[in-house]
Amino acid sequence: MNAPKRALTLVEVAVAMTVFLIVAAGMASLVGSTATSSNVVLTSTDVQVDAERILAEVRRELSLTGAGSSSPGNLVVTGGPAPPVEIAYNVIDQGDIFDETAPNPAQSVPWKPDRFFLSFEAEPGEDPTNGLDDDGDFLVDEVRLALYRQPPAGARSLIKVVGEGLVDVQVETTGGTLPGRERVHVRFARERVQRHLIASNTDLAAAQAGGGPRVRHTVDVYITPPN
Ligand SMILES: [Ca+2]
Ligand SMILES: [Ca+2]
Repeated sequence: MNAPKRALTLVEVAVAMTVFLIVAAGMASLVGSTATSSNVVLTSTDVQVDAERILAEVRRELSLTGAGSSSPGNLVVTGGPAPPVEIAYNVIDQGDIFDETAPNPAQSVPWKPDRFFLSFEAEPGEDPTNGLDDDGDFLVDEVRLALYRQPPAGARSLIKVVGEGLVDVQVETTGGTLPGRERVHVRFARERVQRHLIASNTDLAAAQAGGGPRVRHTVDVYITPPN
C-alpha cells in the first residue's frame, strides 16, 4: 500500500532552492570565465595575424628589388635602427626579360623608374621618441608602416598605410651571406591593449604607463634582395 502523499515542508523547499541557486551561480561563472578567456585568445590571434600580414607585405615589396653589386644604390635604408627609419628601393619590371647576350646580363636588370619607400614613421598624434602615450591608445611611442611612391620627376605620395600600432621596431642592413649583397633586417611587434580587462583605476594607470593587460606579437626577418 502506498504511503500517503504529503506536501514539501518549508525546510525542504528552502534546501532545494539553496542547492539550485548554488548550481546556477556556478554555471554562470563558468560561462563568464569561458567568454573572457576566448576573448583573450581572439585578441591575441588578431595581433598575431596582423603582424604576420604586415611582415608578408614587407617581404613581397622587397622580393622585387635588389641591393647587389649589379644594383648599387638601389636599396637604401635611411635612419634607424629605431624609427624613424625607411627602406627606399626600385622594383624590377617584370614585363621585360633579361638580355642574356649583354656583356654582363646582371647590369641589364630592368628597373621601373618609380622609387618606393617603406617608412616606419610617427602615427598622427604620437611622438615616437618621448616615452609617453601621446594619443591615448595605451601604446607608448608606437609607429605605423606606410608605403610611398615617387615618380622620377614627381612628388612623393602615400599609397597606403600597411600597419599601425607597431612597437619595438628595428630596421638595418647587416652583412650578407652573399658577396656584395647586404641583408636587410626587419623586426617589429604588433601590440594591443585588452581594454575589456581594464577593471580598476590601478589597471588604467598601468595601461597608461605602457603596462597592464596587453598582447604582443613580434616578427623578425632577414631579407636578401634577389637582384
Ligand atoms: Ca599611443
Ligand atoms: Ca610617444
